[in-house]
Amino acid sequence: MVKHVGSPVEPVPTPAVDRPPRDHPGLVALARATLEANWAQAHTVPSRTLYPHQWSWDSAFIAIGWAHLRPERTWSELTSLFEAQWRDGRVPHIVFNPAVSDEAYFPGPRFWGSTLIEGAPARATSGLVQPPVHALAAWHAYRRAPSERGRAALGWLYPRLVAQQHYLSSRRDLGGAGLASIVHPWESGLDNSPAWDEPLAAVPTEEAVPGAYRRRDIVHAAAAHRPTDLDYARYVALVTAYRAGGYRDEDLADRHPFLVECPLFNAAMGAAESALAQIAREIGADPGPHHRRAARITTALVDRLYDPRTGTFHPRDLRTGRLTPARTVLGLTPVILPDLPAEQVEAILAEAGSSRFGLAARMARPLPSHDRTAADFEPLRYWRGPSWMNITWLVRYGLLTHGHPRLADGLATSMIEAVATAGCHEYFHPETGAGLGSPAFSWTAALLLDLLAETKGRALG
Ligand code: 2M8
Repeated sequence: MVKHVGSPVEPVPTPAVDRPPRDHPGLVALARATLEANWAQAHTVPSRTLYPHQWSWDSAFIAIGWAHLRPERTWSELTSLFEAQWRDGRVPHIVFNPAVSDEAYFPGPRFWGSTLIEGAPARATSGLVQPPVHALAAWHAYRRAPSERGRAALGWLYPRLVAQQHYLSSRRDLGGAGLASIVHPWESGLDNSPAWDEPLAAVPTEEAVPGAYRRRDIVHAAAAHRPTDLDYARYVALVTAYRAGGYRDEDLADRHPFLVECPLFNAAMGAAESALAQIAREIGADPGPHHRRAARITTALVDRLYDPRTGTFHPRDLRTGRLTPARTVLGLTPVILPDLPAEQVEAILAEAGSSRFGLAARMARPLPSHDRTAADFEPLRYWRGPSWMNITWLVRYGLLTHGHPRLADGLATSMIEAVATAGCHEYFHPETGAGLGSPAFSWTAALLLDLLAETKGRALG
């Protein structure tokens, strides 16, 4: 299905930062200024304008960046997020800041109505989740800046991270095969990816009342770069359906119109078990059960989501039982699993190195979020083509895990160059590297610091 195809003459916006520094210390200063400006008492907002609350997987990536600047904020970031964990173990994808007006972001706290739900925290949150990258981030950040404070924080987080995994692997195993299902594209983190076009098209919107809500995203970002109104109507319909059942998961398989097993979400869940094994060892707990769970998730992921005919991973739509056809960057992300079999690692390297994604030791362009050769590739619309720092960081992390440092360096260099040219943008034009979305975006700044620390500015030549 082809949708949202942008006009080839659509102008590429000028970067908001006139001339970002190209030297290593200058880039560190830029990243520091971005994170400091987005710090809000005990957490960091992804963006002051577009996303003025706390987001779940953003906080995980941001925590890694703080380890390079102010490690105590790493732990504050993660602690404040997990203080809003629900009794069932879910970590909400948004934790609302009560000091920010309900109108600042849609859907805001009133729409979600979480405080009326038994087992939800007193602080207003959303009812959805995001990819569980927190254990991996906590362990990575700790290794960047080990300390007694950090070890104590790991001890506090450990049972909460275990509860998060338990929620996902039990209540969200809606396909009964050992993988978690997402119930909304927002849970994937790659909200507008072409991967969701098929399952999303089946979501009814008849009940959506025109004018019942006002989108806030298109006040701060160009409408041509954001999801369409029809997609938004479906997003709202899905939240409304989930909320109507009190955000319960028990009978979702019988009534919810969007149920998908996502490769990234489940790869994050498997990598979380491997990270939890390391954390357990560090704090004197038993790593054994985590290793066993990691192995089970990897096996299920390969059995359920790897397609030997395409040689890549695809989401599985539980409503139809089929794999969705788009070849998006989601297909590369299982490389973060340390025990991924060699056959799938090789397949991912082939897919990443093809003209679709252009991975190489020297990359002319950053990694796109969607297949460059696809008819529905859109370089300007978010998650439908543009390059993102967090996905680049994850794929790079996987390449290092599987012993490909030169390719990992290629990825890092391409992304550092994009930020050096355009600034700490939310995402980047995958052909020109121009900055898109929010111009002062936290996870771009945070993960830039991590890449700079590892490449020591080599990327800048
Ligand atoms: C984007 O998602 C939010 C909804 O959660 C939105 O579009 O309003 C996505 O890029 C998501 O991955 C990210 O966590 C969030 C905040 O940066 O923004």
